[in-house]
Amino acid sequence: MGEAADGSVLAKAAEAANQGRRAGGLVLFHAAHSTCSQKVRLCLAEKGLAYESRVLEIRRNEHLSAEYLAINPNGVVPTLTHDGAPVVDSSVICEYLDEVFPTPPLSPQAPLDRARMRTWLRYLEEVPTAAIRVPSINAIFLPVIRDLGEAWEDVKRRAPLRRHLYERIGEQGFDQREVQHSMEQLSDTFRRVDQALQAQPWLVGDDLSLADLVLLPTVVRLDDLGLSSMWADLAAIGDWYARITSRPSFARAFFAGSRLGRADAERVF
Ligand SMILES: N[C@@H](CCC(=O)N[C@@H](CS)C(=O)NCC(=O)O)C(=O)O
Repeated sequence: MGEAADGSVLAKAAEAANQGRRAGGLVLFHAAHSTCSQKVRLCLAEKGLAYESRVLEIRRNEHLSAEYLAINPNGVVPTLTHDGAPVVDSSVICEYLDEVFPTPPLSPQAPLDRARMRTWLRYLEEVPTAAIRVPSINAIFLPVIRDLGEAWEDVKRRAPLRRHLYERIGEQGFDQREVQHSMEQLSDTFRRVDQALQAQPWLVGDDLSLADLVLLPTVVRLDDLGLSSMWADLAAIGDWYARITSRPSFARAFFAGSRLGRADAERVF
């Protein structure tokens, strides 16, 4: 009994040391309000991984500096470096972390279930993650963009991935057609998510997975934009939202200053 206890204490200590050594090489380049950064912070928190935090000042275009573009040529946050090697794209970073630090697992075991999780990840990237930019910019970021003046013209010229999106932002933000399109995409997402959650507690089954973590920041953002009525009648989503935001990882990933209110417009970007 004593031997077994000693053994497990030693094993735990060895694992902790090992974990610490490996996690010691993790550096996250991110921004407090960035939904894509929040996805990765949730994953790191669920895994209990320590990392060095480098917060970029998006407003000062630090994400478009030559140094940053050298590790992420897309000029967006987040980027994770592991022992100096960059990994880009939030879902890719989450999958990488889950492979390299498999405990606790955030992907199902069975290949078919893993494929289902990845299908969610692709859908979440392509549909709601893109759609949420439109109401976010119109409701929160527009005054900041106006204040930037010539600096904003510079962003539009230099942003490797977002030039064309930013060119569509007029004096009043995105036009009504674009807002409507984005809101439809977000509603479609909620219908699809609700259907999945009526059958099981988490998006891909009985256990929390990366799909849930990658969805959450969009839901939080809509909540912050005062749009929680979008899922008010969808009880399964309300229940999922209450469960996932009561996990300790939520408070760690959404540290003070990570959420938006209208009054935050001056501080963000
Ligand atoms: N596919 C990328 C998208 C990252 C992304 O769009 N990041 C936004 C913040 S959520 C950003 O850096 N925006 C600054 C800009 O576009 O100028 C990912 O998932 O990491």
